[in-house]
This record gives sequence, structure tokens and C-alpha cells, in this order.
Amino acid sequence: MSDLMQTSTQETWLWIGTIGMAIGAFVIYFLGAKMKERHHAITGFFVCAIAACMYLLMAFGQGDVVVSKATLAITPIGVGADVNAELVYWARYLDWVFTTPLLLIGLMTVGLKALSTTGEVVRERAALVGGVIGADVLMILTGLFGALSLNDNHKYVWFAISCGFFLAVLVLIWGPIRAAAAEQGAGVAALYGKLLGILTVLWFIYPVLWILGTEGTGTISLNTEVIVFTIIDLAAKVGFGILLVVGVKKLDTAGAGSSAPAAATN
Ligand code: RET
Repeated sequence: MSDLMQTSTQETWLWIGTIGMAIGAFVIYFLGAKMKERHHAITGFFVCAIAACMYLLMAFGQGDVVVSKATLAITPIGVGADVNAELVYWARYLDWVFTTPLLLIGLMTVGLKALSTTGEVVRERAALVGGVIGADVLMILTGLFGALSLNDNHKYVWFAISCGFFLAVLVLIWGPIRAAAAEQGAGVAALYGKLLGILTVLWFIYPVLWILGTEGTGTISLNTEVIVFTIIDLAAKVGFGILLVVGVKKLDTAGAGSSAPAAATN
């Protein structure tokens, strides 16, 4: 109820996010511009570029909305009004709905490096990728619905649904996609495992912050939430993107000529 206006602390951190993401976009692009699998650098660039635009929108004060609901009660002494309101940075969800699928595609294309020669396996893996993206998009959308809810019952139902989709994403990337990565030799398996571990740890922070922040219980202030989200977002996009591009580059130089060892056996 107390956080209804963007503060100067929030604005400063949103500018830090904007500049950090813009720099990150170019760093990732140039790190991977000459590598064999340049698509990773392109995806990483757009992840950060989208985030830079959304942070700029929020820094300008255009990426938030105050959701409010007034309840009127007629009492013997007159009309009483109870107004429930909160500030929601909706632009975060617009950012995540595009960037989280791109981050997952980056991870999955490391794990599914050699897609095999048989059409059946290609179709099976394409379906897996589709499932992960579908669950991920619904995780973000239902998180937005929860953030926009003023009614606590609605809010926590949306939170639980969003967590369910998050779980589905985790099951798929830790299960069948990790198994596919393991079939492709130690190098791919190790890089996939490392990126998977980092992504999982960082992504777990989002629902925790959401529930502690103003979207959930309001245990921490919106200022703290904006600061921590900026740092985690930079780690999950710029940090993760750099590790991915550098890791794939090393793998390509180490395994030049001997890539996809297990492709034919799929
Ligand atoms: C929400 C709503 C509450 C429940 C869950 C959530 C998960 C969000 C995640 C976001 C990841 C964002 C990233 C952004 C870019 O770097 C939507 C907070 C489970 C996992 C990685």
C-alpha cells in the first residue's frame, strides 16, 4: 500500500539496468561474432537488447501501473471507502516473456547440439523444446496475473500455477534434455551441466523475490526489490550469455573436426 510512486532510488537502479544491459548486448555480440555457432551471440545480443529497452521504459516511468480497487460500504454514519492499490512494474513481464524463451533456447541448443540424423529424434526434440517454451511463457503470464491481483486468494492461486509451470520447465531441462546432452560426449555434457546449474540457481531467486516483494507478501520494500532484480537480471542475462558464448567457443576449438560423436547412434 505504501509503494505507489517510483522513487529516485528505483529510477537510478533502472538506469543501471538499462546501461548494463546495453553494454552486455554488445559484449556478448562481439565475443561471439566470429565463432562457428554465431547464433548464440545473436540470441544473447537480443536477450540483452530487449531487456535494455524494458529497463529504459521503466526508468522513464512508463513501464509501471498502479492497480487499485475501491470498496464502498454504506454505513449508518455515511459512505466509507477502502482503497487498495499497488504499483506494478508490468514491463518486467514483457521483458521476461521474450527473454526467458530465448535464454532457454540458448541452453537447449547447447544440449541438443547434434540433433541426430533421424527424423523421429528431430521431431521428438522439437516437441521437447516446444514444451519448455510453452510452459515458460505460461509461467511468466500467470506470474503477471498474480502481480496484478489485489485479492490475496487470486494472487496465490496464480503464484501456485506459475510455480507449477516453472517446475515443468525444470523437469524438462534437467530430465530429457540433459540426457540428450549426455549422449553427445563429455564436452557438451559438462558445458550443458554447468549452464543448467547456474540458470537453475539464478532463476529460483525470481519467485522468492516475487513472494517477498510487493507482488507477494510485501516483506521487502519496492526499492530493495528493484535493486535485487537489477543485479539478478544482469547475472541471468549478461553473465549467463557470456558464459554460454565463451563455453561454446571453447568447445568448438577443442572439438574441431570431432563434433557430434554420438549423433549417428540416436
Ligand atoms: C514469477 C512469478 C511467481 C512464480 C514464478 C515466477 C518465475 C519467474 C522466473 C523468471 C525468470 C526471469 C529471468 C529473466 C531474465 O534474465 C514470474 C516471478 C515461478 C523464473 C531469467
